[in-house]
Amino acid sequence: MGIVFTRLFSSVFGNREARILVLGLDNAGKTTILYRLQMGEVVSTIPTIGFNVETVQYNNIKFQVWDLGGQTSIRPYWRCYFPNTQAIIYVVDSSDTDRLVTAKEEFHSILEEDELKGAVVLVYANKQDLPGALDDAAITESLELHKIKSRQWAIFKTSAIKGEGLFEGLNWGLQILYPLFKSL
Ligand SMILES: Nc1nc2c(ncn2[C@@H]2O[C@H](COP(=O)(O)OP(=O)(O)OP(=O)(O)O)[C@@H](O)[C@H]2O)c(=O)[nH]1
Ligand SMILES: [Mg+2]
Repeated sequence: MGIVFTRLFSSVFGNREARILVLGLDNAGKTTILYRLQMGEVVSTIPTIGFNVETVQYNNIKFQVWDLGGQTSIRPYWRCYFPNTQAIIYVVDSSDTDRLVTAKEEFHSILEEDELKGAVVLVYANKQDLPGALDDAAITESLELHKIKSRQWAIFKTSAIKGEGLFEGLNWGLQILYPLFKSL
């Protein structure tokens, strides 16, 4: 990201932090991604009961990143975190082909939420390092991303373990968020 853009963005945000929700089925890699973004390291995780929240600093810009537990019994609580969200990172385990239909259903129900209608959507097709992982085109099709209307979205191939694709995706999101904040 260019220095000028970074300065502009920082001055628009002031001391405020953009709020990003990381959602997706259990075991998709959300917590691994959160700490990869925050510390640049792979941490060992246990299934999240509740949430983790961390401030992620990237190019002088701060984000409050909320990583919510993805187990079936926890998903109904996601909505408690929806207000004031500027961006969603939806994480898919690209090797978990048996659960892609469930991942798609959860994804589209999120998109229908009024409180999230202004949120930018970034999809991480995660676990690309695993054999048999579907690529971004296949995940786009499985999640029926082409059905998304009136919203900016993008999909990135990622491997949280290898640290690939995460910041490329974040960069895309930043460039979309900047004009949104400017108009507030
Ligand atoms: N091979 C591979 N494994 C990954 C990747 N990302 C996460 N994992 C592994 O997947 C497992 C689940 O990761 P978590 O980050 O705990 O998953 P989660 O989405 O937070 O799961 P919940 O908290 O239950 O919702 C862990 O063993 C991670 O090490 C990846 O890109 N590649
Ligand atoms: Mg987790």
